[in-house]
Amino acid sequence: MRIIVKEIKLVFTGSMGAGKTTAISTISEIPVVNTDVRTTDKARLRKETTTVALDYGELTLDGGQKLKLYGTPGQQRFEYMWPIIIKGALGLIILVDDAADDPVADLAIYIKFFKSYLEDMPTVIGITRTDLKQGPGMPAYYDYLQNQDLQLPIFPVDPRQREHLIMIIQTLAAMVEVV
Ligand SMILES: Nc1nc2c(ncn2[C@@H]2O[C@H](COP(=O)(O)OP(=O)(O)OP(=O)(O)O)[C@@H](O)[C@H]2O)c(=O)[nH]1
Ligand SMILES: [Mg+2]
Repeated sequence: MRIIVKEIKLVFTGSMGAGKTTAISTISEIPVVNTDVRTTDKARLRKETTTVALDYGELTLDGGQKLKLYGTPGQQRFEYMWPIIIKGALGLIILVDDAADDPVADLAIYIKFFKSYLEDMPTVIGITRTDLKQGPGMPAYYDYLQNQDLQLPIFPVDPRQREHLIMIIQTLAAMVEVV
């Protein structure tokens, strides 16, 4: 028997302001369901809005397969949403803001939280906002993953660029075939 999966759920997670909402808005073919609100004064130093529940968008691939794209809130005070959103996902994309104060520590938060999923769920890491300031550099992220005994694909990515996101999705798809 051949099982054809028509709808595939992918989840974008990662640090506040890394570009999860931006990524889904860039590639979604439907108007994005968005739960962004104005940030509080302290957070507004970083950006105007933040996701409080989830983002949702859709993308149909050339083969007709529909991707359901979910984004988590980045802020840890909303982490109760993360296990709810990840349920049933076939792939995970962790975005990390390279221009943040300590982006490797940010990556560690998400790796630790989703650790139990990483074995079975194709996961790719995207390092964003690399054009804004001199970040820790890609080797710092590789070193962290190596110390965790994890071999996950990791790319610099600009979530405003459709082709960058398609490359990430293709990488996830290739990992599914291997499993
Ligand atoms: N210059 C530059 N700007 C970027 C890049 N990636 C994202 N941005 C900008 O950074 C901001 C990211 O904001 P969001 O997409 O709301 O981030 P988010 O991850 O959804 O944030 P939360 O929902 O608060 O966790 C947007 O203004 C993007 O245009 C990048 O690679 N370079
Ligand atoms: Mg968001």
